[in-house]
Amino acid sequence: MAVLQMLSGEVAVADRILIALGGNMPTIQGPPAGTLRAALAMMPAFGIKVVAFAPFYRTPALASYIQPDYVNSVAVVEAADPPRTLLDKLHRLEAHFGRVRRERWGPRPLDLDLLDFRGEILVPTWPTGRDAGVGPLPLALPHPGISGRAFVLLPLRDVAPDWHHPVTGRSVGDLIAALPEGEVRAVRPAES
Ligand code: A4P
Ligand code: MG
Repeated sequence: MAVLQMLSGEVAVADRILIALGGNMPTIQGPPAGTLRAALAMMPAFGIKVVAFAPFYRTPALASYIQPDYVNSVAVVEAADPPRTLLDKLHRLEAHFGRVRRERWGPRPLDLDLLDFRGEILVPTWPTGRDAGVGPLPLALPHPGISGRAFVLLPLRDVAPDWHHPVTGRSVGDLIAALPEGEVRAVRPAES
C-alpha cells in the first residue's frame, strides 16, 4: 500500500472531516497534481488544518463524454467552521484555482467535495442525483457519490482505513470490494 502522508497527529474518528480533491485541467500550478498540492498548501490560510492526505491517484474520468484523466486524493482535515461555511471556503479555494461552474461533471482544474463531516447526516430537500442539473445545490452529507466511486474510496481507505459510511454503516473495505474489479484496477498511483 502507498505511504500515507501524515502531517500531524491522529484525529479521533468522531472528529474526522474528509475532503475529496480532484482535477483534470491544468492551472498556473501546472498539471492537476501541482494544483492539488497547491490547494492543500493553501488550506491553512482558510482555517483548514490538513492532518493527512492520501497519495495521488490517476483515475479515468467518470463523465458523459471523453475527458482527460483526473488526479484524485482525499484529505483528513480539522476546521472550526460548521459544514456549510467549510463548503463555502472550499468553493472559494476552487475559484482561486480557476474553477468556473459551467456544467455538471465537466472538466475542472479543481473540485473539492466535503465527503464526511464528523459523521453528520444531512439529506437535502431536493435531488442531488444525476437529474439535479446545474446550479447551487443544498449541502448533502455524507457526499452522495462516495459509495460507488473507486476514485474516492481508494484514497479514502489510505487516510481512514477504519472509516464506515455514516448512513449505511458499511466499511470502506466492503464498499471497495463491492465495486467492479476493472474500476478498482483503473485507479492507479499518479507518477508525481
Ligand atoms: N453539494 C452538496 N453537497 C455537497 C458536498 N457534500 N460536497 C453541492 C460538495 N458539494 C456539495 O457540485 C454541485 C453542487 O453540489 C454544488 O452546488 C455544491 O454546493 P459542484 O462541485 O459544483 O459540481 P460537480 O462537481 O460537477 O457536481 P457533483 O455532483 O458535486 O459531482 P461530483 O460528485 O463532485 O463529481 N471522475 C474522476 N475520475 N474523478 C473525479 O474527481 N469528479 C466528478 C464530479 C465527475 N467525474 C470524476 C470526478
Ligand atoms: Mg463537486
